Amino acid sequence: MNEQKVALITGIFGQDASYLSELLLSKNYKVIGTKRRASTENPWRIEHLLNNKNLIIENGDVTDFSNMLHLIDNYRFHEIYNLAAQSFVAASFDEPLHTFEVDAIGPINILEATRVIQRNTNHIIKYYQASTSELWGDQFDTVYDNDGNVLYNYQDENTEMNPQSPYAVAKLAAHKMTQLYRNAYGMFCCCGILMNHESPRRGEEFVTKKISKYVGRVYKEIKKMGLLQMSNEEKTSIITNKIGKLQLGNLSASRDWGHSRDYMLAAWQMLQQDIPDDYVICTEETHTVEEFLKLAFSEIGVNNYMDFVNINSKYMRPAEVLFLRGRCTKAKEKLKWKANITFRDLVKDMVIYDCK
Ligand code: NAP
Ligand code: G4F
Repeated sequence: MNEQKVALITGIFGQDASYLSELLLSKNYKVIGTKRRASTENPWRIEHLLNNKNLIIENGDVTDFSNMLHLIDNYRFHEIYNLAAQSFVAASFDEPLHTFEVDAIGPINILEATRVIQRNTNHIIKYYQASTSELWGDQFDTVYDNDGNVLYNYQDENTEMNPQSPYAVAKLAAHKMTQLYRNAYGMFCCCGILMNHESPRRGEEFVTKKISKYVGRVYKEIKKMGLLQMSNEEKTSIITNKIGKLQLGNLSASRDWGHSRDYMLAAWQMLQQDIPDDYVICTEETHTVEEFLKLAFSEIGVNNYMDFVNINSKYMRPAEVLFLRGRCTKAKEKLKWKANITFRDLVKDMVIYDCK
């Protein structure tokens, strides 16, 4: 019988960790998930997994080197997935030091602890770093036709990186350190450069969840009104007076949005390869925030979506990433991976969840 694999997932209460835990547990891994010590805990995303005897939750703060060292020393991990982060870009402008501590120093703590323990035990530990499309910032490459006309812009593994937020700068430091540990020490380290990925389990501060949650509230108000004879304008006015308008920032920013479930499969696949490498994971499509908004409202049969929105400067960022659209030829060829859940299905999945 094959030895049971043991994996560490940092940030176990986060969105991606929930899908990755489901995947690893379905493959009979023992999963050690770490959370930060907190006075109140909210494990809602993995509530359905808490009775699984192969899931163990430990305290683990990635900013504490000794904590990471002891944890990695205590378990014979085969794979480490470092998903822990201060992951909200907007907050990183207010908390640059905290963000750097968690998102840059955290990964170095884990890499260094892994290096020391691997050296002392000769037990191979594979490491996955959650890198991000934010690394590119304002950079992209362009495909032209024979007449020199732009066909499309994209980012891939070779696109220059020029981060536009404290979050992205910290993640770039971690990305480079991960590559350094691979090249300098021959460690099995991979960076997954993942474009935005969402799900019904997305944190409420992110724009997609903010929209789907608001649409869910509008849906419930419409349902309460039942068959009342009223114009659309009257209904809109009653609803927005009751629940307020949805406060948003830049609606023209474009993102390549996929589903977290699909993307966590790619993360696992990276660590199953013979040779460690970095991979872009994306859908190869791009949509504006306004397109997401329009589609989400259309799921509940509402077309006058802008009447529910107020553009609020509070949600504008000091520096913005305006365009993301990935190209993942390498992942398709080497991992045999592709995104299965379309943009339309993602929006639907989130809206249906929030309408319940
Ligand atoms: P998430 O839902 O915000 O999860 C991150 C988790 O990390 C949270 O549960 C958080 O715990 C935990 N954490 C924060 N500080 C920590 C610390 N000092 N020690 C241990 N844990 C800590 O993020 P996600 O969307 O699942 O993303 C997972 C990873 O992928 C992150 O590294 C993110 O930066 C990266 N990423 C995400 C995307 C995306 O679109 N989702 C794209 C590219 C890369 P609390 O709940 O206590 O805050
Ligand atoms: O949903 P967002 O906050 O995600 P963002 O900034 O793209 O970051 C997410 O994806 C990254 C991968 O590219 C991850 F690394 C990161 O951890 C995180 O998961 O914002 C998306 C876009 C931005 O252009 C933002 O300015 O939506 C725009 N936006 C417009 N109004 C808003 C809002 N964003 C938020 N959060 N809230 C708004 O009201």
